[in-house]
Order: sequence, then C-alpha cells, then structure tokens
Amino acid sequence: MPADFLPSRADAPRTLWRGASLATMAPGKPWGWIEDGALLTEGARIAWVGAATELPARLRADDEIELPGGVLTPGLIDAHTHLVYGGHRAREFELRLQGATYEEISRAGGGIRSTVAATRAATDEELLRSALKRAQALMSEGVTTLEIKSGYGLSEHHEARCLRVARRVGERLPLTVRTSALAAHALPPEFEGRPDAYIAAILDWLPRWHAEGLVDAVDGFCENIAFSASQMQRVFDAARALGLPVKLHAEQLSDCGGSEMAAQYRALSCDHLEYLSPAGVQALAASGTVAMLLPGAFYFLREKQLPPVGALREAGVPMAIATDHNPGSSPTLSPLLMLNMACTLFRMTPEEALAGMTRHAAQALGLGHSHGQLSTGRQADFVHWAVDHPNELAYQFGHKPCQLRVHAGVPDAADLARIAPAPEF
Ligand code: DI6
Ligand code: FE
Repeated sequence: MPADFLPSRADAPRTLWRGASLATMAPGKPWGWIEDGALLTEGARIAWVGAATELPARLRADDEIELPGGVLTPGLIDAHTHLVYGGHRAREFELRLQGATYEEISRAGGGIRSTVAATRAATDEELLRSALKRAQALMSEGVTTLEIKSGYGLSEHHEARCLRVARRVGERLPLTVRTSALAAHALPPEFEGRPDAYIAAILDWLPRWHAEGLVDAVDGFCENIAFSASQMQRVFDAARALGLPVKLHAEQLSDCGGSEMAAQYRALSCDHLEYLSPAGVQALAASGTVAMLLPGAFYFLREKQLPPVGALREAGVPMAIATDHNPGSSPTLSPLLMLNMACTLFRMTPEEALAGMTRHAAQALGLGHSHGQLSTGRQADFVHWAVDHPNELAYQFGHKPCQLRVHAGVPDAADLARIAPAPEF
C-alpha cells in the first residue's frame, strides 16, 4: 500500500459509488480486478475501495450513487502531448503520401519549424482556445491528467507563452495538467547553424521559466535532425541544478544513445524508442525510467521499426502509452485508439496497454504515488465505462464507451445527470 497521498479530512463530503466492477490497476492480480466493487470518495481523495460485500458496516457516506453496471478504471493519463500550437500540417501529410519523408521535410525547413511560425503568429487567446478544444476531446474519452509540452515557440517569450497557456488549460478545465519545457525540440531560424548557441540560450531561459512556476519537467528531442546526446546533457545538467526532473524523445528515427544518457539522469521517461538498443533497454531498467511508447506517431509516419516491447517486458521496464498529440507526427485526439494500436501494432496485451495509460503513465509524470490507480489515499480520478470487462477498451476502436468522468472527486455534471438521474419527486 502506498502512503496516503491526500490526508483524510473529517469535514470533506463523502460519496459512495457502487454498482460497477473495478479495474483498480493496482499491481498484484490482473487488472487489479474487483467484481461488484464499491469506492468511497472523501473530497478529492479515495477513502475506501473494495468489494461491495466487504463494505464496513459503520461506513458513513453523505451521498450514494448507484451505477448501472459497467466498469470503473482510474482516469486515463495522457502523459505525452504537444497540445499548444497554431495551424496544422495537412499539406505536409499530402507531401509525405507523395513520397517525401518526415526527415526530408524537416531538413527543408518544414515540419516542426512551420508549426513554430504558426504558433508565434497566433495570439494567446487563439492558442488557448484551440488547446482547450483539444483537451476537451481527450477528456471525452476519459482523460483526467494531461501532460502538455511546449516546443513550438523556441524563444524565451514564445515558449513561456505556450507554457502559460498549458497552465491555463489546467485552471479552466477539471483536469490535472503537468507541463514539460521542450525548448530543445528543433533549432529556431534565429539560431540557424548555431545549435550550441541555442542550447546556451535555453540554459539562460530555463531558470526564469522555473521561477515563474511554468515547468514541471524538462524534455528534449535527441535525434540526428534535432539535438545530440551531449547537447541534451547540458540541458539536463541545468534541469538538475534547478531540481527539475527530465524526460527525452529518444531513439525515434535512429539510435543516438539518448536513452542511455537520460538514464544517467534518472529520467522519468524516455519516449518513442523504436530504435532502442539492448544496452538502452538495460539502462532504462537500471534507472527505473518508464518506456513511453507512442503508437500514433509510429502509425502516422508509417514507421517499420518496432520498439523492442518483448525486451522491455522481459527487463521489467514499465511501459506507458500516450497520444503524442501534435500536428506533425500524431494528430490524434483518441487515447482509446492508442490502446488499440498498442496491441495491434506493438503486440502489447490489453492489460499492459491500460496500465500504460494509468499506473505507468502516472509514473512517467512523477505522480506514481498519487495517481493512476484506484486505492486509498490517491486522488479520486476515475472513469465509468459502458463495458463488461476492461479488455474491451483496447479491443474496440471508434466507440464512445466513456459514460462518466470524475476528477478529484467531482463528477462531470452532464455525465452524472445522464447516467444516474436524480430521483423525481
Ligand atoms: N517527435 C515527434 O514525433 C514530435 N516531436 C518529436 O520530437 C513531432 C513534432 C512535429 O512534427 O511537429
Ligand atoms: Fe512528442
């Protein structure tokens, strides 16, 4: 049992949820399964979870909600997104279909850089409006925690603007938002031919973003078309000096040794990993780093090289799954489709896929102690699904099984009215 994340508060309202089975995703038995379960929330925290037949007789609740069967799981955690940006890249999609590669488009100044131009040209309000819309689409499929990266501003001013928009998304919506500063995503035009000078600029900006409370983690794109492992190391040293955790886009298009370097910094996660070497697998296992697999980008870029799922599994590396929502390589807003693709494309099991968007995704955000499982003391983030078994979540695609989303103990009002209408008098 983890230590309680949220302490018990005698005055917090207590709601008892019953009538559904629970996939708690707590380690131990498959799915952390509890047939015909009950869950008590006390304010924002979970106060009790178990089988309905084992509910303590003295248990007091202010409110009781009877669910019409179905399954409760932890709220989905989309732990890798680039949600804040201007414009789109549908034209680039057409060019790729005609034969141009992602790398060729990037080297010709398109790709990420074209989104940087559109993002810089957009107002704060435009960026916020589009990011809110995208976040709401993710929420409609059960997302309760969302990581949002910067990375399309690439200057002190524009990166900070994107991080502020990300914070605002978390203030406006019933959603937990974690930010990652991804200034080391691509070389901005002002620094053409001077990547080391750009890295030096990031080292200068980072403490000010941190002082403004804009940064929960520091990320980078370690790749031939982006930054080298030694350049990323300078950024990670700066993050470490500020006490910030790191993560890395690594081995997506080639093996640049990024994962082995990031493991030395005890990175929260390494992400993509199609070209991860056996030594890289061992490095992640030794450092407790989460392998964040992104089937949307693999699919959309029509990659052939699969991430080494079998080796990661064997080495006991926790595997997470995310949408990687971004306009260039993964323009999806469907976390459920990613569960399906994790199974069909990467041969993960449906249970591994769901753990990848709950328990292991929480770990990838440094929230492993407080989120991602239904257990006492954790934040009361959960979803009610119209399914008989959680394996249906990865099996179906294009369905809308999310019936009700609860964030920090508070159900989405419209969902609740539909699923458990108040009795008429
Ligand atoms: N890898 C990716 O797949 C995204 N960023 C990254 O480092 C793509 C971002 C884009 O193409 O706009
Ligand atoms: Fe990404």
